[in-house]
Amino acid sequence: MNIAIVCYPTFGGSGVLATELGKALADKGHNIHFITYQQPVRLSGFKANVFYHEVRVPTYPLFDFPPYETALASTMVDVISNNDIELLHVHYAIPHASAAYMAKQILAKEGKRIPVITTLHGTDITLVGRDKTYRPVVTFSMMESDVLTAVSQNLKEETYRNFDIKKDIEVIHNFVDVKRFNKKPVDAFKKLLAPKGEKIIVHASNFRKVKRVEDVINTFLLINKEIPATLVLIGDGPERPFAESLCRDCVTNHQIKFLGKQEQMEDILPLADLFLLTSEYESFGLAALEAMAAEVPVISTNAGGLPEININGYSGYMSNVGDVDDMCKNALAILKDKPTHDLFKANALAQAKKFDISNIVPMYEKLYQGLL
Ligand code: GMT
Repeated sequence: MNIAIVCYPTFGGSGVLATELGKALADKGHNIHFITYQQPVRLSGFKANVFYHEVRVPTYPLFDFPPYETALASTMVDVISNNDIELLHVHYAIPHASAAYMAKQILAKEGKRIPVITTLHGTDITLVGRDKTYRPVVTFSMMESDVLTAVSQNLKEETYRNFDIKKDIEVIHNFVDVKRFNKKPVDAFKKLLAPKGEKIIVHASNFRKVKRVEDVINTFLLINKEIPATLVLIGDGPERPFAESLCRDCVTNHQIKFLGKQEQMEDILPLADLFLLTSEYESFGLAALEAMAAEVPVISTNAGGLPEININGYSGYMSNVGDVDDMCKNALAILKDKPTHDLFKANALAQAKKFDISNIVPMYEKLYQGLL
């Protein structure tokens, strides 16, 4: 099949998932055309059947807000017409689903039918999309998509709760390539992060308010009172300066490391003893799944779709949002006892395998075939 994929090219989970999906489909012989404003971060290395089309948004003195959606829709039309594209799969509704609708209408006038699949990822529904400045357009473009998918059952329910949508939403969970993340940790790297054998606790996110990074830091400080630990924070975003200032004020500042944005998560995650995800909401929590694939137990909140991934008392533990005492208690229950830690590690891996790329990608292929 010739498939066009539209996504955000940045470190966010929706862009990561879309890029990994495109690469996996390319490995199966499909021709994949990515349409984004920058090369997606996970799109490295050459594959003869992967193409990248950049959306250029010309500026003009009149434009206080350059019209990205118009440029995107025009690029979609161009790429679809000139590369025999059979399907358009957009990830994250805003503004991709409405641009897809526009492209579809333009192509229809030229006699070309192009089915559109919109995959909902989370904040496009729960935070941004339901704001009244976007809601009518998001609702309309979801209704006009040929197929709607959501990355968790919870997100499907949130979509029905927040929007007047009268069509079926298919749940296709996110996936991980377990083989890629299940690597042996490099001892030299472990020594650099934790020279005295401290427990390595990792958090990775885009440092937005919804992640509650201050809860990560406070949970770590409580854990560190009981057992020596190092906190490794990966990613960047608006809350990072606040998070850094919180750490500067504490005595254990040298045990907290901000690594910034990292592309090679499969090299870092295997170094971790525990992964912390304290979000107020998470439609899925792809970062937690990648940690589990690297055999790392997860201490998370029980918000949104997280209970669909992290099984309480098995692959990790879950607590109510903001309950850092409980998160600390759960973390210690795993970390203090080696046989328990080993058991949770094995369970985390077993749980990640349920979401392995080999189980999920065929679901998208089946969906595409049905549409064609
Ligand atoms: O976490 C974010 O805010 C980024 C966002 C995105 O679209 O890039 O992540 C959402 O999509 C991911 C991939 O499907 C999910 O794993 C995240 O849980 C979801 N984030 C939220 O729901 C907050």
